[in-house]
Amino acid sequence: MAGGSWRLPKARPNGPPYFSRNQVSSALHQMAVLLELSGANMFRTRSYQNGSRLIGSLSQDLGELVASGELFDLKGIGKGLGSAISQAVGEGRWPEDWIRLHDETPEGLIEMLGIPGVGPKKIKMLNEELGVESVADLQESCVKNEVAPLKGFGAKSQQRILDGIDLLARFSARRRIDIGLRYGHTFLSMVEGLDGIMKAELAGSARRRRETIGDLDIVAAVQPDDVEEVTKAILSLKGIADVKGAGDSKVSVILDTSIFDGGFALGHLDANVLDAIGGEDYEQLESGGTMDAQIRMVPPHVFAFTLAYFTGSKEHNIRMRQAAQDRGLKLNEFGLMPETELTGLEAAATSLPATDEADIYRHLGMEYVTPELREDMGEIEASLTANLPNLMDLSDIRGSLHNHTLLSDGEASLEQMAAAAQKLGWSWLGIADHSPTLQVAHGASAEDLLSQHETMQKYNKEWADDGVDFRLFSGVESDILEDGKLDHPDDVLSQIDYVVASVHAMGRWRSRDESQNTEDLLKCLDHPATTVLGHPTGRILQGREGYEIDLHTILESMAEQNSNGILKAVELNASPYRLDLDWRLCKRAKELGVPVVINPDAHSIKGLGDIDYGVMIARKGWLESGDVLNSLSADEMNHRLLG
Ligand code: DGT
Ligand code: CA
Ligand code: ZN
Repeated sequence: MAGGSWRLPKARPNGPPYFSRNQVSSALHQMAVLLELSGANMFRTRSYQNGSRLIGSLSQDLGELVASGELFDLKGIGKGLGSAISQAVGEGRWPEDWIRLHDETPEGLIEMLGIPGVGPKKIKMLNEELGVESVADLQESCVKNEVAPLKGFGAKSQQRILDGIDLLARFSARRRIDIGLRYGHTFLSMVEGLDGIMKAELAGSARRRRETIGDLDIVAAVQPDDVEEVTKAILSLKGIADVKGAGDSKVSVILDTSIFDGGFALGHLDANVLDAIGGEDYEQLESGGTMDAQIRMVPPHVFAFTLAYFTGSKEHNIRMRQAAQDRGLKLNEFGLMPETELTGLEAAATSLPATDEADIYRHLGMEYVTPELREDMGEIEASLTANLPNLMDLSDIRGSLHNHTLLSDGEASLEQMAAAAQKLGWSWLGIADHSPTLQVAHGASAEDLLSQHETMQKYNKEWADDGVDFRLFSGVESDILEDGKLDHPDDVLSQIDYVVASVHAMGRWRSRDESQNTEDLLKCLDHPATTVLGHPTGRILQGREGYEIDLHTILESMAEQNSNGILKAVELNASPYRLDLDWRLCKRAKELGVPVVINPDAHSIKGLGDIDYGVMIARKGWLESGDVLNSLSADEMNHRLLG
């Protein structure tokens, strides 16, 4: 992310105006920062900073202000800045001294700017006092405890820098599915709307619904004669922070959060997750983040082949090519054809026709494989033998078991959560607020838990009397304590409907080895009150690894209990920060006959919507509606929980 946003933007091909208001504003901001890094005087730095703010908040059209010369009338834009901006916007060239300053500032110093909480002033000081020239240098100095003694730093600040470096490394690589799809769908809909685009689709890991996404891949059908015009149009879309390359029917760009109307906000995060993912710094990193995207333009008759190729996965593609070879054919991004000397689009002229991807599979004697399954996890074999699963979808969801209210750390009341679930069309909602040991989440006392249970009974009776098909189930999210114990006495647990048992003391669990953790979880699952194993590994995607655990053994033990008629379900936590049980193991749970329950772990009304991500991952994990408890009716659920 640091690389993308720290170059001067490239001019649009079809100006003037050659740069947008946002681009000019961010170029000015960068100049202010670089000037500060270089030790320029404060007044000069400040004039760029003010200029950036002024341009960024303009209500008038910057192109017109430049063309008419009115730019110079704006208070705060001096003669120097005014000419620089006019030249850039009107002629497509940044001033020489701006370019020089960018070129002369060492890469490493710019890279350090990406560390949350580290600004130009600090970098300059670290550079002068310790000779620090890169993120790696800085990390080393912190580890050697050289930063803490510096004036204005201290031990706390040194630790914060170390944490920030760690965070930066994680975010520069991949993005979680919620963020990735947000960029992907926004950009795709802008591209789809352009003249000359006949159709366009998201490919790559985003289309396969991987839990994290490296970069976005878009495939578009465009007539060859239109490619040049379409390329220009793509490059003038908003939200493009930089262009990495354009030409040869491929455009590579870097998107930033200016692509989102109304800005970028993360919404409510529960304290546990926020802490694991970097606290306040995380929001700053995410809203200053970027995402790479590539668009490939191909003629319409080639579209299906190119879409299939760039959807991947690489492993799936390799198996597909083999399947083609087995039939004496050659499969690539241009077509499916007999072996030929020709290459590229010329070879494609000899391809079997495909109006969509299903045609490609059909030519190879295979059933259509939905993108989520294209991971070479058995889908090739299943497709060849017509044994692919009939995947569940969002319409199968009738309820979920793990959600919070004001009783612990939720933001909404029981009544608000119930109303929201009904609005989603659900027939039931399970509430599992935190147990007393988890003080950071205001774990509820036994007394409060039982009183909320009474309230739910009252509502359930009212709905039943009124003929409303809706029911609340009262559970608890019990912390798993030493020795796998639950957090309430048995006589309390026996009065409510179910227990979601989850590990929260991550420090302790992560400091122990796999066999100790597994043993404790097995003990906890043996407790008759335990119904659901909550977020089984405790991982936070891009935040922290889970604790070590042998989930195969856990799932096998749960399978045995289920085969004896005792319900033990494993949670697929639908929060995009967790997606835990991992999709690779969902398939294993299914094979073993362990029911999965997709839980949004909602801490607010909006949080219930995370169920979408859970369904995406459930599909990726081969789950059918019969494999998840969420598809049960309220009566069936009642029966499964209470007998
Ligand atoms: P990502 O971006 O790291 O989250 O993952 P993908 O799957 O989007 O991978 P990416 O962006 O490198 O490439 C998109 C697709 O293009 C990939 O899923 C399969 C196809 N592809 C790319 N390189 C190769 C390759 O060397 N061989 C084959 N068979 N397919 C490739
Ligand atoms: Ca990709
Ligand atoms: Zn929870």
